[in-house]
Amino acid sequence: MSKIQEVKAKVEIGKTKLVPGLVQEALDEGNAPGEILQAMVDSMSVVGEKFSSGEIFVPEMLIAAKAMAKGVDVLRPLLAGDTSASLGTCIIGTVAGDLHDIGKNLVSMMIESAGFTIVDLGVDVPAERFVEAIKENENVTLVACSGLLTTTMPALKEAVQTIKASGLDVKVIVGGAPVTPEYAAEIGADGFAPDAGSAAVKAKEMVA
Ligand code: B12
Repeated sequence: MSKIQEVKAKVEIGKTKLVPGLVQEALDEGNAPGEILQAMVDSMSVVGEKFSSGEIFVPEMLIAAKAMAKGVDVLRPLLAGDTSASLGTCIIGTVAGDLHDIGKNLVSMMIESAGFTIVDLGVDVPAERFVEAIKENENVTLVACSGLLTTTMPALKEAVQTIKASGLDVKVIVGGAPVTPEYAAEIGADGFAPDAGSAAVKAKEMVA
């Protein structure tokens, strides 16, 4: 089994202590950080499928997520890149009722590397909290809202509409597995991206 396959397999079964070392070994073997990250993202799809089919339950899903987070910690310095440019502050959070943060954290890392200062509000963020954070922080140019559950898509809509109704001059980007470009447009978001890499590109374009 290649090191990358080993990383994927161990993330799937939530081997939190083993994953960081395996990620390092995969890097030492010359694998690209992006490729290792993709293997871990693929693990999460497998975990999701196993959860859907009743093969595993929430605790297993949670430890797999923790293992992935540990692996991402090893990759972070390699993926984050240049943070010298300043495109202003980006407020980021996962919307109310939603506790998923792996995707949000990757988006945060890539947007930071595109040249934004990040203020991360965490998960389960009420709509009004996004507005407060825009007011509390200097030079906020972008708000990024993540939603992973079909049941929290209305919360995503509420977040966007509350930010827009505040009249504050910021752009709003949304994303997360159930979000489509059509839904993003329908709820009044200024932008959408399907993954962390394109989120960084889109974020730059949006504030240019
Ligand atoms: C790990 C996980 C959990 C963990 C989360 C831990 C954590 N710290 O995040 C735990 C165990 C807590 C969890 C709980 C639940 N989960 Co869950 N979970 C997952 C799982 C397996 C992986 C998610 C993940 O991290 N993916 C990897 C990341 C990298 O991908 P991503 O999040 O999609 O993010 C990328 C893009 O979407 C995008 N993106 C994300 N955010 C943003 C934001 C912006 C601005 C932009 C531009 C882009 C963007 O870029 C990211 C990076 O490329 C998914 C399965 C799956 N296939 O997604 C289920 C899944 C999302 N969960 C699901 C469910 C049902 C639940 C629970 C309701 C289960 C339960 N019965 O309790 C609870 C809900 C808890 C809550 N209130 O949030 C369902 C959702 C079904 C649906 N249609 O809504 C899924 C799809 C599993 C399934 N197949 O059924 N879960």
